[in-house]
Amino acid sequence: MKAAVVALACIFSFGFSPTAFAHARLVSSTPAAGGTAHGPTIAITLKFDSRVDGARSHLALMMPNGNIKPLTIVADGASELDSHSTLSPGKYTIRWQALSTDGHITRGEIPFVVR
Ligand SMILES: [Cu+2]
Repeated sequence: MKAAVVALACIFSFGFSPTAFAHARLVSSTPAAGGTAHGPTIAITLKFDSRVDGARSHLALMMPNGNIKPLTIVADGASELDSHSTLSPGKYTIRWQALSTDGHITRGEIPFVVR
């Protein structure tokens, strides 16, 4: 609950002062949003515009059947969250939640297809 309040405060503040906050915004990802990956082993990389806390960030995959599968994060201690998974062909969505060093949480979804 406290985290949700902080996240809301962050988003609210951000609207008024775009440069004053260092919360982590997603810059790019592999697979890319709407992109296609070739299995079975899929490397997952999320790059942010600021440092993220790998131990307190979360990655999960929504599987083609709707189940949620948590992903183990391999963090580089900087602005990247990495993982990998062995996947069958189908439609997937990465759900990410990143805690940046300013204590703010950002989250999002990255849909992709495995061929
Ligand atoms: Cu922030």
